[in-house]
Amino acid sequence: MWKGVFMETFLQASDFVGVTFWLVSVGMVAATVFFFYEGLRVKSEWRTSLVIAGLITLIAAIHYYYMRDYWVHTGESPIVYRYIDWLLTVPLQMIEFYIILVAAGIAVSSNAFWRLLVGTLIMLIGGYMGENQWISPLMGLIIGFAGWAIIIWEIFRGEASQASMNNEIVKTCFNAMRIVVLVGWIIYPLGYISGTMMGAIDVNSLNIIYNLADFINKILFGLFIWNAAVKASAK
Ligand SMILES: *C/C=C(C)/C=C/C=C(C)/C=C/C1=C(C)CCCC1(C)C
Repeated sequence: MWKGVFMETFLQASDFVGVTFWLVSVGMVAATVFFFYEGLRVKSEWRTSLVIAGLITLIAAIHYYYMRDYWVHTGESPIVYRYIDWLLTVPLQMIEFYIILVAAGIAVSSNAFWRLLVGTLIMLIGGYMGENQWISPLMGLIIGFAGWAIIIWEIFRGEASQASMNNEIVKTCFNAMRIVVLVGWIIYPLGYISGTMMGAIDVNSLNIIYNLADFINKILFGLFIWNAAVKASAK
């Protein structure tokens, strides 16, 4: 009996998916400390962007602890936790596009930021409703894609994108960040299509894929900002 309780309560070495939840939470904590600490040595204009990069990984770390627990106890996908995490961290990532322009002293209206926020909400709400079958999963996918398209338009063609051309360091950073949004993010709708819509992959694979995606899309994204902040501060 005690063995049974133990098995259900603690992460087992044989639980590969559970271990990936664990590793990502540790990676997120380490990244948070790194971003906060590095924020102290860059020029003050760039500090906010590193603090936000650290908040993104901190929020993710906390959710990953919860998600690991949920997974260990139920063996099911922690959908609600994932979406709450995305709902908090993706808008913060959108703010970063705006904040790095401000750090470099480039004027851009806050409308650019609001469009990014609206795109994010449409994308995630559509996906969540489809994931829970409140609307058809296909409809959820279409709404989600529409939101993502608004974001992509803004960062590739919109006001913020044009403004980023004014500064070499910001331009490079902005470009790297939008590649993450265009390429790195593809993994999420692919997971949605193959998992929620087609049932073509099992919950194990789906969670490993999402975990790897978060690791790349949150930590690498922050490292690009860190790189720009350090370069701009060396001048
Ligand atoms: C740190 C977390 C990130 C960067 C999460 C990003 C999530 C997405 C890009 C989700 C996209 C989706 C669609 C484009 C279609 C509908 C289904 C979603 C919500 C999975």
